[in-house]
Amino acid sequence: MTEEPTLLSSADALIQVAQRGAVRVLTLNRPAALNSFTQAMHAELRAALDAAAADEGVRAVLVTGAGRGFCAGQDLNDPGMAAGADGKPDIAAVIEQNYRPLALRIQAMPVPVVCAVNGVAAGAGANFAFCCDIVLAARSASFIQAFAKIGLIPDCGGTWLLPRLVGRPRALALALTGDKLPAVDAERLGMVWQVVEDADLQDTAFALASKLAAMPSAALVATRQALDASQSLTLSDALTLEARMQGELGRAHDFAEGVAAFQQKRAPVFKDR
Ligand code: T3D
Repeated sequence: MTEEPTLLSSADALIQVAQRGAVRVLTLNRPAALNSFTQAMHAELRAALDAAAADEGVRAVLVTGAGRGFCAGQDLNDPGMAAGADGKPDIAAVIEQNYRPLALRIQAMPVPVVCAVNGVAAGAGANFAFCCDIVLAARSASFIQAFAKIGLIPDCGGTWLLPRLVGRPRALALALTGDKLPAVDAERLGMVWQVVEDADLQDTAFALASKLAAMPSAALVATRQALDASQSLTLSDALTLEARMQGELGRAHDFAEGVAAFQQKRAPVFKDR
């Protein structure tokens, strides 16, 4: 590890926020309930992501969990879960207020988002991880599309993400069975970038986030946008989008800096965001 973290939140915040170099580290912090999401925790996470997005000193975000779990999805005991006029759970409202903004916030972050899945990731906890740009998983971690077991469908973007990650047959099998998928199988299926030994997870994830933080953020984010957009574009339209984005990047500081650094045989200093 190269940088000492500075804690920006209280140590017992539901989302612990720390700055390590140019990396903003967000730690889900309800370990006794496997970091399952409450209304309050969602609010802290939204605020933490917004703050990271607004801070020019942040060039990468690293998300992880405290304790033995990453995130067990929605806290099924949370009294903050909305009830409709008929007294029954209004899950549509929970999704609109919490999970939709979360998935869209991650997809629109102006810097890369690395996720270090330190333990079980269930329900919306798994799909939250899959929303991130690069996912590392501890060897002991696992992924569970737990929704079917309680009479729901995958949310937090799961219906969009899963078929794109693994194709329809595997997406359906994972979602219909709700079976636990060990991290090594998630890696084999291409759902996560890399499985790391438990003891090495945080150092490896921080090193990856630091590496991304030193790279041209605007280009990395444009890459994410172009790849996501391409899913619903023809090749011709994707080429048009590439030309437009490349044209914008080509006029920006970081391209000039990258080329100059190459020609001068020195390390580049990127600053666009
Ligand atoms: O409003 C809405 O519901 C809409 C949103 C839906 C999105 C969703 O995410 S739906 C899916 C919700 N999540 C689940 O169904 C997963 C439930 N949890 C589990 O199946 C298991 O806990 C795990 C497989 C994830 C881990 O099992 P294990 O054996 O390692 O741990 P555990 O003993 O079950 O859990 C440890 C503690 O965490 C335990 O508390 P206790 O008994 O020690 O006081 C357990 O109750 C608590 N916990 C785990 N998951 C949740 C939870 N508490 C509240 N909500 C949870 N989701």
